[in-house]
Amino acid sequence: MWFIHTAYLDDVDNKDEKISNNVIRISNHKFSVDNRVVFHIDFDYFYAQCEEIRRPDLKTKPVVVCVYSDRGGDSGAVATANYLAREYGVKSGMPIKFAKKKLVDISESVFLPTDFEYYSEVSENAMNIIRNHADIFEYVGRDEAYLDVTNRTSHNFKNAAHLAQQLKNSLRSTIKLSSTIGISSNKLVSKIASGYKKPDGLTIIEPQEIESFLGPLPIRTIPGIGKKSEEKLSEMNLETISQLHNVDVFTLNGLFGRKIGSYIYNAARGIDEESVSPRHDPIQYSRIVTLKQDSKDFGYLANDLEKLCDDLYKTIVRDNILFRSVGIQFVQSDLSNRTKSRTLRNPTSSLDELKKTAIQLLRESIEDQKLPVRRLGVRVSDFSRISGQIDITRFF
Ligand code: DGT
Ligand code: CA
Ligand code: CA
Repeated sequence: MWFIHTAYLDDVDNKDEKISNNVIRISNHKFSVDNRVVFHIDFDYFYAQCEEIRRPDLKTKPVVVCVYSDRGGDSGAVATANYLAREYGVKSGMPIKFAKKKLVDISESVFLPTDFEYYSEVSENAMNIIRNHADIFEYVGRDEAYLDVTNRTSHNFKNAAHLAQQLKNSLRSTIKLSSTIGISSNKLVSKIASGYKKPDGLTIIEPQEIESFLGPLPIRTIPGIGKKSEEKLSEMNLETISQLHNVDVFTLNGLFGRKIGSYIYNAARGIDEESVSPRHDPIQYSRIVTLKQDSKDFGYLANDLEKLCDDLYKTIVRDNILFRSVGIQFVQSDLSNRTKSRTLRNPTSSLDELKKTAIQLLRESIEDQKLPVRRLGVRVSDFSRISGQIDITRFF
């Protein structure tokens, strides 16, 4: 980022001779000439879509997923809504009461509480597919990821479009999940591109198209520009990204501070050198299932728990990690959670030890288990990599 900033300061000053080899690559161009191929993928109306996946009858109805506060009644906010509900003006963050008013005449509309465990399960399944389509996979959140696909597409945007379509199809056929992908040569433009056409979108912006793509978009489209920044710029009669080009970096630094000012300056030109950096989701190292029937029978639960351990172990082997902590989780019949975990004496990658510890935790938990268990989970944590240490904060 600093190099780009310097390059443009130099550009502004017309002191090209000062520019080192590092920055010439971009200083000769007004727009980014990055030759990577980067995807940003975002799942459509995610929580509401998850609800549709398990109840396909909801697809033809407005669906609103709500975070109810503990004050009871309809107090709380809308987490998200399907596109049918959005047509009536329902939006994320809106009080539930407002959403109910908007849908007051639509008797088939459905209001549901969030079920994060289940959304995580859908997310994990989807991320497992996505990861297999990337050279470098960066987890952003439950419904979002960046993929660097430069090598596997041979830097070619036609190949990239094909790969993205394959990925979308694969998510749809295996998980019934619809998603939107933005493709460009960097994370910033790909993120903007994925927000451009939704749901079920695929927007490809080749490097030479970045200027014409970004130009007419409202300044607010730049990630990180919120209401306040937008207002400041609007007072200067700046509404679109192309209008923002008339403002020099010094003015932007003065308005927003140096860090944000130069970020905005570069972002308006579609410049972002940040690499897609491998980051895995914390849920990657856990498995959870909904049991065929609620139970607190040790034998019944142990059978499922062993299967979960076998499945989780595949990820442990694939990622070549050692774990030092094992935990199990019950979602009880009243949907409350119970967890129990144990730290091992030494880091291990042994399936036997994983199973032995998980089963032991199950045995201890079952002794005083009052409610039947509805969902059962296992997870490992406290990681190190087999060759050298890794930063465990990346995981939890
Ligand atoms: P879209 O526009 O098709 O991507 O729709 P969503 O719902 O996937 O929107 P996104 O990607 O901004 O957010 C992903 C999930 O995050 C969404 O399904 C619910 C949750 N979320 C988003 N905004 C809010 C909010 O304001 N409050 C709460 N509680 N949750 C939110
Ligand atoms: Ca989304
Ligand atoms: Ca998102």
